[in-house]
Amino acid sequence: MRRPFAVASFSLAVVLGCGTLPAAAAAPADTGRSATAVNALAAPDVDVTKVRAHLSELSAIAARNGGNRRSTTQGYRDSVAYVKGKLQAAGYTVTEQPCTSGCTSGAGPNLIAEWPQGDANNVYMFGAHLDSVSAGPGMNDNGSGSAALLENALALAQQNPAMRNRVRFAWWTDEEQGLNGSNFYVRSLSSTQRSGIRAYYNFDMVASTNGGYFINRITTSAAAPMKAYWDSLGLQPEENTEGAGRSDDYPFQQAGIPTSGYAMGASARKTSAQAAKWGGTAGSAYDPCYHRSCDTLTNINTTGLNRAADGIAHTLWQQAVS
Ligand code: DTR
Ligand code: ZN
Ligand code: ZN
Repeated sequence: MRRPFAVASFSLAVVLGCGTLPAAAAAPADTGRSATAVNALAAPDVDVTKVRAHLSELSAIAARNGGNRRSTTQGYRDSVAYVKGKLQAAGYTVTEQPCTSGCTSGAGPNLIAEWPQGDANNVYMFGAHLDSVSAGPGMNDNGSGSAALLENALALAQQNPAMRNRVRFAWWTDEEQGLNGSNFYVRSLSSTQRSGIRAYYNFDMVASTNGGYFINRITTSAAAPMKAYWDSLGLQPEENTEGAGRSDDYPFQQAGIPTSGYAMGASARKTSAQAAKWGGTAGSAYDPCYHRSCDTLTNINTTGLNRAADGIAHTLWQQAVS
């Protein structure tokens, strides 16, 4: 909910040179800065109640489609239609990419949405798998990442800041059957398109009820803004060892594209050291409903979900906003 990062300050001349002034332009009186100093646009505080509303829609979609959103089902296709409709209403041009090789027979498409501003040769991608396993509705895995990403895309459109670089969002099909949608996407890119992707950020299980704060490839420069945000909350994030090679960042990594992302953990058990610093139950799984029918709306850690959603916004703004 709160924004730990101080709003950056620039001289009025610099800001005027850049174009539109932000809405809240007055500098706080206690900064000691010049009276002409103004606030530059900072990342928005992404509203977790809106993220939860997207999750509720995905839950309802599963409920009317046999209880799951597996890639080959109407529940998956309805999930795609929901995300696509929200993005189109916000002004995105959205592409459904059919997965024509390597996917499970009958799997629905990937969904790709690009914000049409900023340098198209410097692309920052943010992705989450939208399919669930057949056992349940997949709220933490991976309604959580999908909904956090969707609300970030809508917040970007709503704020409409001047863009330095290009932002592309992806919701992947058929992750649960072998990372197939993201693998197809990466293999469909030309070498020029691949090298234009400066980083890919993945969000898979970002609201585990007994979770931890994990970052993929935490020491890399791609991870720096993700880590800086969680560090600013005092969360002491750790490397996502459990998830290494097990989600949609892997095909990007294999193609030589820098990757990172957030996760709160799956079936591995929380250590006593982790319980000491993060709370929760040592010796229990990060997500006790991993790949089970109980991965419902009650299996969502709203605090973790909020911290992930806000950290995505921070990273997106750092990497791509002017
Ligand atoms: N890709 C996940 C599998 C997974 C296993 N461990 C982790 C840890 C963090 C994130 C994801 C995972 C799945 O979709 O099942
Ligand atoms: Zn997953
Ligand atoms: Zn899974």
